[in-house]
Amino acid sequence: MVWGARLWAATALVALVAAGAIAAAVRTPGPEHVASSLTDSHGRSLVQHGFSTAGSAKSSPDGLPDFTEDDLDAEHTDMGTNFVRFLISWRMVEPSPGVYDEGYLDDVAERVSWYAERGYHVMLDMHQDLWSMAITPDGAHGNGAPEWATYMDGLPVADHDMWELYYLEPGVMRAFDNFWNTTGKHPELQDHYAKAWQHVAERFADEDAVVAYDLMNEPYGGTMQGPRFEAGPLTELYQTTIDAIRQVDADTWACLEPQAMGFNWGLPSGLGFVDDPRAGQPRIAFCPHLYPLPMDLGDGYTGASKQLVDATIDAWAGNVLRTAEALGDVPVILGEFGLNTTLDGALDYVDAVYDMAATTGMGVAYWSRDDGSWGPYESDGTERNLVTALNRAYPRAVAGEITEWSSGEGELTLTMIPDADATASTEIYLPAEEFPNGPEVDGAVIEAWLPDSGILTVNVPAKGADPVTVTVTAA
Ligand code: MNI
Repeated sequence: MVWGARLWAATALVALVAAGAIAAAVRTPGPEHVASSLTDSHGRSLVQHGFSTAGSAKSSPDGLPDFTEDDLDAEHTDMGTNFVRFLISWRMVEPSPGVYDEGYLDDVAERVSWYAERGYHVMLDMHQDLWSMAITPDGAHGNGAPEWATYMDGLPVADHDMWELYYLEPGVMRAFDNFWNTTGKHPELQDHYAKAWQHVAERFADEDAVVAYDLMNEPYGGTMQGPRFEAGPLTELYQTTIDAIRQVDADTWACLEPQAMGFNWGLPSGLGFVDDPRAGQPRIAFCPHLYPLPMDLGDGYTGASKQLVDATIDAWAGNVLRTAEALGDVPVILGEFGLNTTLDGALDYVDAVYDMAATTGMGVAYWSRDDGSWGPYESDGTERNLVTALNRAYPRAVAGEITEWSSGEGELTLTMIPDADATASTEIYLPAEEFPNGPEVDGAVIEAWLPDSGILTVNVPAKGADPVTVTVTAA
């Protein structure tokens, strides 16, 4: 009964969200494609294809995910990933006020080196859910902030079955209100946060593999919600944090997330413009999450739920592109989407999201690289159904500007404007099983095909400033 009512409310909300988004889209057509990409040190446009790694880091005593170098080799071989959104936490970086844990950063650096050796790019994600582990005495619910930065002012936190409902508990809301200093009692906390990031940035500034910092996972405004929160304290925190980072690191991208509640379900963002003080082009990106409400509540991707989810994906993509434009035509990485892949139609949903990301020009970090029902492997290492869905052809690094790309079984099409200044060639990942006799390429010259890694390297001759289309099919 309660479940039915909740489902009804959720369905009504999604319908409203979709209707609102459609109305908004009719009023003001937004961009159809992101306007720019993250680039590597060779001046190539990057397409991110990887995981958030991993949820197991949220509450582990050492703050590290349950993830080995062999695990990285497995995903590299099985899905051709080139990117990771790697979870770090404030509780580990700054265990007591002003004291930084170098041992923890050494451990993170060791993992970063595994990725670097294999040509990956890394985004460090300062993770939190429900503020911190200190919101309940058993530490079983939240994660992220240190205990010393958790001020609940004696307000209660009751128990729930659904983890998201802890966000509505008075103690949790107060912990956020104190961080955002809506209470006026803790102006020091955001300075600590910015300085903690500065410390992380100082450590990784010279590590080429680290290309981005995801400044805060799924921000939540406590009692201050929506545009007031996003345009106010959230934008201000991002500005303070980027200013602090730029004192020690001029080049790494800063990735901004919107408020999670609402935006993850397809509602718009009110995030304000953030100025990048670095010399030259700004390096700010947008890293939203996508969790359509029907699937958050455990529905599959079939029938009426599929229709609502499709409408949510459309509305969500429109909102993302508008926000990316408002932030200054910034690149977009879909920092999280994911689901229990035993649900009906789960792999069709995965396909739909990856197709949307290709069409709109977003990179993707699937949530998550944990074992079990949402992940690619069982805990004994057995491959799950997700592996096939994520093993897709994609352009890894493009010597020019990407204007369009798409891929399907045994084929990939890439339209790009070649850049003569790029100092390395275009690389395309192809699942080797789909190309048993290697690839055939139209519009470019093959430089190398490495079936073991699935990497095709091509030279794409320019046609003046016109877009060039490269077509790859199975030979
Ligand atoms: O779906 C959410 C989410 C729902 C509701 C709220 N609020 C009420 C503030 C916030 C967030 N999050 C989805 C995923 N994000 C974490 C990691 O960042 C994953 O464990 C969740 O599945």
